[in-house]
Amino acid sequence: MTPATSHAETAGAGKSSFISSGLRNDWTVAEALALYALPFNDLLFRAQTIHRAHFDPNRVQLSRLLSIKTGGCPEDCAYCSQSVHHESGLTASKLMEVEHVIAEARKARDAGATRYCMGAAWRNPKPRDMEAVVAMVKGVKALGMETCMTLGMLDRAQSEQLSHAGLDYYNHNIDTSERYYGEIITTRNFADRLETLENVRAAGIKVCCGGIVGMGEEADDRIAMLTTLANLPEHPESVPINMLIPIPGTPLADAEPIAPLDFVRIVALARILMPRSVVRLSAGRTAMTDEMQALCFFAGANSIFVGDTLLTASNPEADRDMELFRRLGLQPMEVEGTS
Ligand code: SAM
Ligand code: DTB
Ligand code: SF4
Repeated sequence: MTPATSHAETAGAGKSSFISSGLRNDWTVAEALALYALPFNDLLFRAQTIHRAHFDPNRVQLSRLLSIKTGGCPEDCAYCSQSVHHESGLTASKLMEVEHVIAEARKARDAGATRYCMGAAWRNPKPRDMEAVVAMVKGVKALGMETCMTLGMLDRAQSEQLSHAGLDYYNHNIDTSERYYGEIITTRNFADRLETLENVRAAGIKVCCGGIVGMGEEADDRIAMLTTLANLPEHPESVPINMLIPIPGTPLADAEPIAPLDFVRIVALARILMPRSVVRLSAGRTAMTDEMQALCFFAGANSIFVGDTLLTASNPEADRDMELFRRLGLQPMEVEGTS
């Protein structure tokens, strides 16, 4: 096996912009499976080699999340604490005041975060919500941070409105394979997710799209999910890989956890299939050892969420993350994609 040369650099069958940039969006599931099944050392060596060709391997981007509207969501996502369909015990709240959001973003910036992600527990934003979210984007941009929002489904006009406000990224995950999707969510379908991604892309907003592993899916589903992402017309600029945080009261409260080495393989595969995307080690880090996180960084993860809360669930304390960075010789990334 020739370890260092990736398909991404050698194969030339992608669409025109991808050919010229050396990226591919014509991966087959069989190719992805073959990579996933490589001996662990070969897989990680390939992933790290590709990672080094595109990124500083010792820089990790720090993003901060804020739930701007918590709970009461009409969707039935089986993993989520915020769905009205589950008894997670979460108290729902209204959309936060714009000034409060900007004050929180300022604190995050002062603590070192360069990207601010605002999430709302909505199926989609209502027309009456748009004025406030537009003001939030403008206010956070004015602090000099990159902005990201995740508000559920967007139509074309809403995507344009957010784009004009200066939104840099929109997070909208496909979450799992098309095959497994109906096991996890019944109130929308896989095609709905792809439609929002198209609307966001057409409006000129960068795409943040990934999924969750550890929801009882097969390895094949995880690989199919990554293949779908890698075969979008353009790769998402950010690819969050979430490890399920099992929430009591949700249907996935007792899901079988994914084996740590299988999780690392998924991170490595994401890096190989989407060489220039920022791969984010997202939810679930509190349940990971330092050694598992170190392997994920070696496999090509180069972004994390910082701060002791994600949207509703816990995340490692800032001190623990800074100590891990010190032990691994990692530095925060100043501006995405550069050192
Ligand atoms: N309501 C919007 C939506 O679903 O698009 C935005 C917020 S939603 C909470 C954002 C993402 O968080 C989900 O797509 C899912 O990938 C991730 N997520 C939610 N709950 C999770 C959990 N318990 N464990 C891991 N990831 C989770
Ligand atoms: C993503 O993929 N992960 C983040 C972000 N996008 C919005 C959310 C993780 C949520 C974890 C569960 C919670 O905090 O409720
Ligand atoms: Fe609602 Fe998003 Fe949670 Fe699904 S993941 S229930 S859409 S907040």
